[in-house]
Amino acid sequence: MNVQLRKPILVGGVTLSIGLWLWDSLQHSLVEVGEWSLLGAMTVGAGFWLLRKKTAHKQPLTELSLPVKREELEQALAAINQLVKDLEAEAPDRDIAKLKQEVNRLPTLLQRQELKIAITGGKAVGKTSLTRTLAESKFATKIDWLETEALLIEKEQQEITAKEKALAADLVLFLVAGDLTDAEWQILQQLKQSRQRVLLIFNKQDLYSPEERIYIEQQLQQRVAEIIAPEDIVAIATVPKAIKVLRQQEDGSVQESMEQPAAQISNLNSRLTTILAREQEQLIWATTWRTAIELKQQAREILNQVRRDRALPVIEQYQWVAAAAAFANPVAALDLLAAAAVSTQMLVDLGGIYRQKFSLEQAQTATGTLGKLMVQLGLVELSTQAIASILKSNAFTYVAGGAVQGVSAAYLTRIAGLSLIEYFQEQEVSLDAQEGFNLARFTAKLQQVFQQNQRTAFLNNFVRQAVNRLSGKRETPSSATTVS
Ligand SMILES: Nc1nc2c(ncn2[C@@H]2O[C@H](COP(=O)(O)OP(=O)(O)OP(=O)(O)O)[C@@H](O)[C@H]2O)c(=O)[nH]1
Ligand SMILES: [Mg+2]
Repeated sequence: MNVQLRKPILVGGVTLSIGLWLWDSLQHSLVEVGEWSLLGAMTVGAGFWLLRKKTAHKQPLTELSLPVKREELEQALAAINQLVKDLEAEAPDRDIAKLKQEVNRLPTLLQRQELKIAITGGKAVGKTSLTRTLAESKFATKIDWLETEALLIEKEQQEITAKEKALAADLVLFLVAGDLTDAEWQILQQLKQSRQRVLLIFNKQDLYSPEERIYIEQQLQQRVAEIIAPEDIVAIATVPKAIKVLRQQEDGSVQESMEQPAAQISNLNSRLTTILAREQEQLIWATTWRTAIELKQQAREILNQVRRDRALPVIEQYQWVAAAAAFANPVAALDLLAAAAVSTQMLVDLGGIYRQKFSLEQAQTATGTLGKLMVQLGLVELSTQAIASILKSNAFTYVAGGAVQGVSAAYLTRIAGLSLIEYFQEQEVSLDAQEGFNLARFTAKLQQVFQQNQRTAFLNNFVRQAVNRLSGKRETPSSATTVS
């Protein structure tokens, strides 16, 4: 690769004395919270759940329990459309026909006249019975009733499918047959984090005495107070247990028989009727919003891949520029960063790829912060020592002065670049609005990337490659750069 020092800011102007700073302050919006949680819920397939810590009970309903607003839906639709445009512009060769088709279908989803209601809950809580009974009830809206697989049966894949079905529905009836278990509470929270509308149904209430029923209902209300309103907790008995009926016959004898009482679900029917009358439109918005967010996530992943493919050669380029500069003009470890390792121009270039705009001044300040952080975290010290010891080892018979600095500069530049990629990627997934530079999040990325790239084999390989470069030997495309 022909590396030229054509960008003078690379080696000058960056000082470490600049204090930590933040760009614009964090913007905490409802959308942000919702999307974050939703993405968490949606990665369930991969086994990751963004489990929120169980917070103190008896709080008012959280923001997550509010219906999805029209503006939020529109924002999500605009975002996914923008992403599709970005993808088309940045990766014209990628086949995104299927994604596009689904995106184009989103507006038609909003025209739906039929609703889908999922009936979920643990094993044998009465899902099938209730699904059948409801299917026979009359509602103003056409409803597609769908029973999910049983939750909490330690068959992970089934539970994942059940949650996915619940998330894809417009409304979820979450059945319990008594008090709520911790596992049920977790799932309820996950559904609510995806802004899913949930009614908590206390079925089989016929199995309890009136006092017990009241007690259980109170318990349920308290337990879910943060996420489900009291009117959305409904007690029913879908298949009440048979009762003994005594009938006096004409001849005076008494005949005993067991009879099956009718389903007691009228309060559920009336709650559903109210919800359908008032919220049908919002329910459809919310489902469409969830679909849009999921598509957005898919599009992001493709886009991030594409951008990463473009970003890696940029990092490679700067890492060798940094190496050459530090090799030619060896300086103390700390100045290394100021001089070369953390390149302002690299930040500007990577920012360009990830559509994160930096003014030169912002980039300088940011790289100052980055450099300081690397020193504070001990990365500079650790890597220069490791590199020096590799260089001293038998593997290298001839090492010129300045080699430690040169290799270290390259290595640190690489770490900084890869961390920026990780940071930009994640930031974009979480937000549309410009968020401030989140130092804590970036620090976490830096540490993670550093650890990933600290493996001895990788370092050895990197050092060899760097030394070859500095001593004028060129290697064919490196294996070092494939590790990230
Ligand atoms: N006592 C009483 N029994 C009920 C009630 N609702 C359902 N059952 C009984 O509970 C048992 C399980 O009901 P199902 O409807 O099959 O439950 P399910 O949740 O679909 O079960 P799985 O799909 O196997 O997890 C059946 O014997 C039902 O008759 C109720 O309200 N009271
Ligand atoms: Mg069933």
